Amino acid sequence: MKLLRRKEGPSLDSRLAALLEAAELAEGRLPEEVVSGARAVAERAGVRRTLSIDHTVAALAGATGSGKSSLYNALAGTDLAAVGVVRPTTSAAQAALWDGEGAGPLLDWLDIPQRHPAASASGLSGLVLLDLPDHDSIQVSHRLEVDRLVELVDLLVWVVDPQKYADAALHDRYLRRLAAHRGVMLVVLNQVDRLPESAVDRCLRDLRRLLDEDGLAGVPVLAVSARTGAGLAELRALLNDRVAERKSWSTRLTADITTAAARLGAPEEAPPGQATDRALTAALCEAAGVPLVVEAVAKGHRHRAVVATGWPVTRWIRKLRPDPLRRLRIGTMAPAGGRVGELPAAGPSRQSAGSSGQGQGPGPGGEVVGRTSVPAASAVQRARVETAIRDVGEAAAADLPGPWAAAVRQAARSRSQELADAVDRVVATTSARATRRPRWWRAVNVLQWLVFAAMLAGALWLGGLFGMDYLRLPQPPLPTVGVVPWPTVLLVGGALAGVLIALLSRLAAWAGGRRRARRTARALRTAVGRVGDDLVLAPVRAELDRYAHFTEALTRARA
Ligand SMILES: Nc1nc2c(ncn2[C@@H]2O[C@H](COP(=O)(O)OP(=O)(O)OP(=O)(O)O)[C@@H](O)[C@H]2O)c(=O)[nH]1
Ligand SMILES: [Mg+2]
Repeated sequence: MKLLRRKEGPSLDSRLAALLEAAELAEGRLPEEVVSGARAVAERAGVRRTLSIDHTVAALAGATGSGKSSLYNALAGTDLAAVGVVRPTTSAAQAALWDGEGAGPLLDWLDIPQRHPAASASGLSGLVLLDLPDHDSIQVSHRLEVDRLVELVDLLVWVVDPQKYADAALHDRYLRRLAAHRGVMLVVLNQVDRLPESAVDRCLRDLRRLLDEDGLAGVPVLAVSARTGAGLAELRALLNDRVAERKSWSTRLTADITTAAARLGAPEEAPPGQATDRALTAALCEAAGVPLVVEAVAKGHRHRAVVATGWPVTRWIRKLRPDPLRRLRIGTMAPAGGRVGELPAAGPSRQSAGSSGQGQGPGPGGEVVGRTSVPAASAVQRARVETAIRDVGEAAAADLPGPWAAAVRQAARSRSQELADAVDRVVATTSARATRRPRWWRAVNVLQWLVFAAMLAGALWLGGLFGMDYLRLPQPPLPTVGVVPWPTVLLVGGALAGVLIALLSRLAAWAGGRRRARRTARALRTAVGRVGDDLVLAPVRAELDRYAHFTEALTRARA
């Protein structure tokens, strides 16, 4: 017994756990009745194995009048069940017990209050034989009772008679569906005393053929007569073997698990697809106005360079013009308002969704939280993003079975509402870094003011000389550089130097702007790609992972 338990136990345990796991993973993906069916199987199996495994519950099932109750009495050796001419006769299941000690909780679980000790002493120790009502009953309650117990018992003994053994009700509703349970099934052709000797074999062969068609090859078929007792010894012997093995309960549960696992999914399902970008980053970049922002980064850099390093005499004119980058509310705390843009599924309008001025100011990480003023994504750009999201879902779902493919497609879309805001935020944060002022601007600025001061000094000097000459005052001695007097050198040299420095700085700023634009474009693509990864690819990956775990659990449940 112990040995048996060790042999059956762990594999049944792990298969049960795997079935439960698969059912949990399929929750919300596969039809509710399939998932709850698998859960019910796991629950049932969990209970059955805690109840007496020294008893084998065998049920006599069949059409009305096939002779279930007669056979039940014959096996029990006493008239426990009523055998009637009025059909149907048996309305509630009852149990006959061979050494029924300890079978109480098992019968409580089966909900069978009518229990009788069997009178026959012919072995069968540990057998709990059930006489069921008719499965083809005109009484609904009979059919329900049969269906309930067919799910629970360890061994199914189908009792058929020569008239009705081919009934579709039996083959379609029960036998074919229970093909996985052929290891815990017997078929008994009763009432053979009513057939001429020569017809018995023919009848048995026909029945065998039908069973084979049902997928029940190998299921033992016995010809018996409850009335004459013919074949009963073989039936008893067969039952005795099964009861002695004490394996029917676990074979049945294993078949239940196999059936439930098969309903959850077919075994040869393809490996899950991949979550790949598929033009998503490019579409998001376009919709978020990245090319525009990149251009503004270059222009903004040049603009600020001129303000910082231009010729002091003229640089104020530049200050009157707005900074192209700040005009997009990048690199500055957005004062109010928002980007009048909209990415797919971002609600009726980005303005209404987020332009109320809420959530602006520095974020937790010091990043810019306000919205940029990059113009709205066009309908075409939004459509491209939608298409890219759909493509991601389609590609990942390609080889998955229907319901899982739908779940993957849904996962791709699941967070698209957040895309517009998230992308706008990273565009603002990432491109704001491009507004850092290079150190040489400060140095050049100091130089510009020194040169400007020299120019001013020259001008004042010359102005002073001019004033003294005007007042006919004697001229002080005038130092010269070569033949050119110093104030002239200062004035003209200062002006020329200022303009030259401004021009050289402009050249440097032009190159710097290009460099920054390139760097920003790269950083933006990475950052926007990360947003797409977080909000589109990650949910798809999670769903694919779930599917992979599901198939893995299913494989373990089937093992
Ligand atoms: N000739 C013959 N008649 C049988 C045999 N077994 C049962 N009968 C008769 O068939 C009729 C139905 O028998 P039951 O045992 O009540 O059949 P059942 O399958 O329990 O029927 P329900 O309880 O209505 O589902 C009775 O009249 C029995 O006497 C048999 O082996 N040979
Ligand atoms: Mg009966």
